[in-house]
Amino acid sequence: TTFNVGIVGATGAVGKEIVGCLEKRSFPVGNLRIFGSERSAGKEVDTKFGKVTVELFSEGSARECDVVFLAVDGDFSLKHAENICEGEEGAVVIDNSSAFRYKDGIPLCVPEINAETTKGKKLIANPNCTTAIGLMAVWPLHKLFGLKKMVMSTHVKIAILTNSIQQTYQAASGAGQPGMDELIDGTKSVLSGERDVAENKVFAHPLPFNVIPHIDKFQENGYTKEEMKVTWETRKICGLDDDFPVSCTAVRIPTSRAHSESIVALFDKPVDVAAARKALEEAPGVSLKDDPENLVYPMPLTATGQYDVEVGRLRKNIAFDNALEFFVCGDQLLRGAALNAVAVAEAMVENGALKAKVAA
Ligand code: 2RA
Repeated sequence: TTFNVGIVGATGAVGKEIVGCLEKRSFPVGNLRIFGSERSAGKEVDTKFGKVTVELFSEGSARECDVVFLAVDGDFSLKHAENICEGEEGAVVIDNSSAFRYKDGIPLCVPEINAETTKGKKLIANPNCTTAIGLMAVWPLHKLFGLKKMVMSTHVKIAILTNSIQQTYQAASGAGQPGMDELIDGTKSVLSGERDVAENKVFAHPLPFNVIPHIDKFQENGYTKEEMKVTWETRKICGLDDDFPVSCTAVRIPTSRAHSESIVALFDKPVDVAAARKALEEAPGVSLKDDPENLVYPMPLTATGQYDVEVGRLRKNIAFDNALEFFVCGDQLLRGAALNAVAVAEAMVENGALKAKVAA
């Protein structure tokens, strides 16, 4: 069986990677359709599936597909996603925005964790990149020891005071191609002597030679939305209680496209580092990079372009009982977005939720 696949936003950073993942993972694409705005309609995109002319988006055309990937903003998804997938004739929609992530009845899926939630569903939400990357490492350990609290922290052991803190180091690609361009162009402008401090439009402050402890909007509780996404989404994806303690500080750093996360996970059961290492070694989608003596540990440089999330610096945490501490790096555009979305579609083919309307 092959599928009619649609992508909205295929020329953006995530959309391009969705095309790449469909190609590299040999997803059974019968016909690839790319939908865009008036600005991009008519342009041609070269793909392994042939040259595709970008069509002007309409809900009717998108509904003709078997599956549609939305790599656009939340407002667009809110307006169109449910209409695209409505009824028997509608398409399965895999939405990369945050529009539906917290709605009851709509699966929020990392296929290696909760693929079964997609069964019989037509609208699936793809998690935020930070959550998806971190949970690839946390999930196998949760299965082994039973997660109690999640703490992501750095060398600043504020963790002792509060019990539940997490720290992420997020790449420029989280703000799409414009974010990556601003980092590279700004760095060049400083290195060439043209400017002392880079210009900024995408980020709240210049990112080159800087770190910015601010991603997305500040909330009433003093956290940013990016930080709260980690809390909300971890609970939903892992099937944990609505008040399960997860807390995060999200920081933008001047790397291009892989996010890094320092995680302390507190468990119900006593932890054993060797057993944890084995579970991580065997976990799908995880690459154990943990040989500090030989300078092997996860880094954005080595995680970039990789499907697997790197996990390392695994050790017993000394501030809490039954706690493991580790470092995770994952490609933000792949596991954090495009790869996860394509893997959701693959899981839905497997469990019968994604069917071809017309045998191609
Ligand atoms: C960021 N998490 O890194 C966002 C993108 N989804 O900005």
